[in-house]
Amino acid sequence: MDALREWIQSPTQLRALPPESLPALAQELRQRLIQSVSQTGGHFSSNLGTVELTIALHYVYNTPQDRLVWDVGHQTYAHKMLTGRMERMHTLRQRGGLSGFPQREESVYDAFGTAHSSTSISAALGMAMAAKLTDSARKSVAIIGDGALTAGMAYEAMNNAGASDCDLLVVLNDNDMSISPPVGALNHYLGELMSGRFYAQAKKLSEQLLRNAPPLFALAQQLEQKTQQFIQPETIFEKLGFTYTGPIDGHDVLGMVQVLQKISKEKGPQFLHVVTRKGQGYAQAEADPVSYHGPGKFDPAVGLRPTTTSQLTFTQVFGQWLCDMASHDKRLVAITPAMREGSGMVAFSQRFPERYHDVGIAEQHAVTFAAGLACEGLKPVVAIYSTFLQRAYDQLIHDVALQKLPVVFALDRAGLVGPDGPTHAGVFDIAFTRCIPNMSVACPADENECRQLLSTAYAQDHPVTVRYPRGSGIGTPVHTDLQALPFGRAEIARQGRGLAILAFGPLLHEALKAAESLDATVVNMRWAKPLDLDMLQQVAHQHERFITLEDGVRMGGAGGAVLEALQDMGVHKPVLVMGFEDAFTEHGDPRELMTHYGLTAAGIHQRIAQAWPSFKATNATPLLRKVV
Ligand SMILES: Cc1ncc(C[n+]2csc(CCOP(=O)(O)OP(=O)(O)O)c2C)c(N)n1
Repeated sequence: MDALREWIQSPTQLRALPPESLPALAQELRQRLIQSVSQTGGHFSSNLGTVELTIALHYVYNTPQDRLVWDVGHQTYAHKMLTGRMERMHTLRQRGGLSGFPQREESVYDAFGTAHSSTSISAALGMAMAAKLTDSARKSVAIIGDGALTAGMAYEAMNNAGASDCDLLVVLNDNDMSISPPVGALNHYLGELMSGRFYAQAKKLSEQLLRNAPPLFALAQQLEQKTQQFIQPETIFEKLGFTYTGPIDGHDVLGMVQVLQKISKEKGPQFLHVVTRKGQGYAQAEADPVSYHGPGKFDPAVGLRPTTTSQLTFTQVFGQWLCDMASHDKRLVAITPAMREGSGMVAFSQRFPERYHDVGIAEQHAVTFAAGLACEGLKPVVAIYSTFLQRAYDQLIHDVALQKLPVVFALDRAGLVGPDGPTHAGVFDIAFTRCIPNMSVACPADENECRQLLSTAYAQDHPVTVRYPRGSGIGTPVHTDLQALPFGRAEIARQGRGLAILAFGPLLHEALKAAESLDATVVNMRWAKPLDLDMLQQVAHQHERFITLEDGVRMGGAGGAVLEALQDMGVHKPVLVMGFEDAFTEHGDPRELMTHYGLTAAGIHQRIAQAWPSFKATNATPLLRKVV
């Protein structure tokens, strides 16, 4: 196809193509996508599923005038490639390169910044309402997955939209998958809706429609055999005030163009149900969309290779602790808001299915559900990424902490997360949890301490967060017992003189490196709340200067807690608080980013040189002495 020799630089060029060229374009786009993601890593199976839908939307809608709001935004690589960013795809998720999600500052085609799920209908409704209020003919489209549709926010938005007369289109991209297999009653509903309606339509139209369709047809046939009839009651979406169309085949680009052309002329809230297959066009991803949800680099000719590293990640340490504690205590119940694999809970879900609850992308519900379990004497452990706990802040305060319910929050992905960037950075949790009465906040410095502090947290009669980063730490051997560390106690990790570095979490090891040439004392603080005030008092009197170090925001963080405590003790000595400044962090390689933000041993030296230019270590020749 001639038009493809020069890659499309904008949707305007796309719209100039004859419709019959679109299937070939989809093929080429999919091949480029496979090449691109295999070289950079990134979201894969979700993107393969939305190639045709992306083309059809840009073909029919007058983007960027018309607004496309992608939910989560992890499926927007084809959108990026069609909107002038093809040449930069090799920089995806790297520092200074393209974001893995839509970003308003990256492109005018990225109508709304996303990465946390289930915001698209609200945002697109806001845009549709703005169009109405300003007499603009602009259209707004939200594209949301069936996983993202498990979140309450999507229904809050539909409740609002369905009662408005805004020209809004909600496209449901239904691939019958979240990251893990989908869960919940809604999923069953969508399955029934799809099979019944899809089959009925298919019968009417012709079998051709089904050639590329997901294995729905078989499902539909089974259903028909069971019921011997097709009843098509009003869908839940119609009851909410939308005009429902579908389900249609989301890999039939021409079919979708026709349907969208019709819908785009309609007034009021519209709902289009599109059926896609996660991983479409790459056999291994179709067969195993979970492993291909967000792979690293791989050879497309071979596919993913099994990972060979023997070092445990913090996530795995949590997963093992969870199984061990569950074997030991029958009251343990574990909850994940749709992150079974990411939170290391696959083994638990298999070994303790009755005590495992994937509640869907429903962080608010996950936290209050845990509160209810705790009221009845069970011992809930909520495994949740630091960034996603933000969604459930009121539930944390009002439902858990206020009632002093003993819920353990295993906060994975604390600190910088790397390529996912600012939307996923777990840098706020210390600040937003430590100000809540009855909450405690543990910051393990290594893998074994993580396990021990989980046990400590589990033994408390009040809520505790245990925050740990993505990936591995220094590789400490992890015990197999359930030994707990004492609650709220710090330890001296290195005894020095003059300067004390108070480290929270894995940055302890950077502090220890920096301390060598400074002959500084290093304290492994372990708890951002409660602080070990006895230890702090002792260290405060023995030293002249202090540095606090954490992988969270400075404002309101653990360093702030130290400042408050020193002030209360009447200690007025210089303190440098090191953490993230009052700005969102970037995406990219985590080690590169930590260097950039100065949260390394070298960064500590630099900060001292800037803040205290005349500072000399009390023992000025520690290295020399060692060499001698
Ligand atoms: C609030 C929130 N919780 C969890 C996640 C993690 N997450 C990213 S994609 C995803 C699954 C989304 O499923 P779906 O909407 O069906 O899209 P698909 O990947 O199947 O195309 C989840 C749980 C998130 N992005 N936001």
